[in-house]
Amino acid sequence: MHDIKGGRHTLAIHGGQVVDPLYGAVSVPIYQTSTFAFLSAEDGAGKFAGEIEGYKYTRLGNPTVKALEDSVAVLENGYAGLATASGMAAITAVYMTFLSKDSHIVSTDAVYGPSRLVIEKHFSRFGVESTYIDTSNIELIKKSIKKNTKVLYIETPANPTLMLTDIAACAKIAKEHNLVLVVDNTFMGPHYQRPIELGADVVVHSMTKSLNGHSDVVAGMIVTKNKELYKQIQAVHFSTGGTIDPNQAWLVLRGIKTMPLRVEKSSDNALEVAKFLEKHPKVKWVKYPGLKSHPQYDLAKKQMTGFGAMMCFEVEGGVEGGKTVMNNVKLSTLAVSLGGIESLIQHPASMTHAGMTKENRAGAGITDGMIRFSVGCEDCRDIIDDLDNALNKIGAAKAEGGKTMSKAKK
Ligand code: LCS
Repeated sequence: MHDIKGGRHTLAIHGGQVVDPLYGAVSVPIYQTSTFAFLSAEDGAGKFAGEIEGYKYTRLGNPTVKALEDSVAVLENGYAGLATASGMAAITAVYMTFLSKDSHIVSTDAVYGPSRLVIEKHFSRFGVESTYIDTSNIELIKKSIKKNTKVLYIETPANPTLMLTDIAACAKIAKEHNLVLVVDNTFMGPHYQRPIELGADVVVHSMTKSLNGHSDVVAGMIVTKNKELYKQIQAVHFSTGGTIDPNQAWLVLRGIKTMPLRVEKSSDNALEVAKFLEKHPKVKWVKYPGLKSHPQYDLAKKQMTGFGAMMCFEVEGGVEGGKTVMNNVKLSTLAVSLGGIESLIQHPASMTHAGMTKENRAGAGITDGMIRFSVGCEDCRDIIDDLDNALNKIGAAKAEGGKTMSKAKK
């Protein structure tokens, strides 16, 4: 299935691409159909019995979706992929496959808010137990494993703290304790980090982010290291129905062809931006895996081949200082999501991670004044000038705000 060979750019352009057998279309056609005609009653029965290869119904498979699944499986160096309607649909299908009543999951505390919320609020209703910890601490992971632990779920780098977890060390622990190691690879993406090569069992993605890269699609992906895990998750995915639409799948497939170019450009920009922020007088600290000041810089170099587009930083003046920056950037867009071609800025405590309790946020290192920045592919100088201008408004903003108020009163 994945006999394509070559470098990372070649794989992104050619992986999963099949020549259209009908007209030779170079771009994979969008098979916008919910159902597929059978040649005969026997053909239909054979396809449902799995004796004849072929498509039956789009929830159970579609050629455009398959091309996307093959493309990401190639990039992740996995066995096969399952595309989903969103990243959360992918994560939920994986949880549902491996967790059941009285089973237990150990997970990174600073995961994307809803990845934790769905366990603590919903899976808990069905008797699933969970422990959320700082998974950068390998000893803590070992201590948190119980007799009924089935899944070790990590997000690295974590959203939004940029804390890293050692994937290879987790793979070793998972093997020893017979756990399924699931890695959310959304932040880094397969261009710079391939968890299956480091021993992970399952990789999940929000393809809404850098894989698609244009902030115009919500989508998810699951890639497994082997057939057995694939079949287990596929059974849950097909019956719960978090299927991706063929049109949406095609858009992501198109986005992936330029993913390495975008990721390299935004990462180059991000390193410059992070260095600039680190020296700015209005910035207290910056967390970016490519900075030597990142506490896990050595691990970043070990398990990633680049440092990505994501960073977080704390400005002077706490929440108010953060608001000033977000309200004064002109080039960067104040919006959640990440990994787009454009720079996006947001405030995790009041936006993406607002669903978590204040205690859980504090425990996970998500401070009230933290700003998360997804660096885009604009000219780096423009991104930096924009941030500089907004940061310099901290402190000066009160006077400006006052002016606006008095104007409004008049
Ligand atoms: N995993 C990670 C690491 C994410 O950042 C997100 C979404 C998801 C999973 C879920 O993917 P979705 O269902 O949205 O496709 N992260 C978002 C964020 O940080 N801002 O807005 C969405």
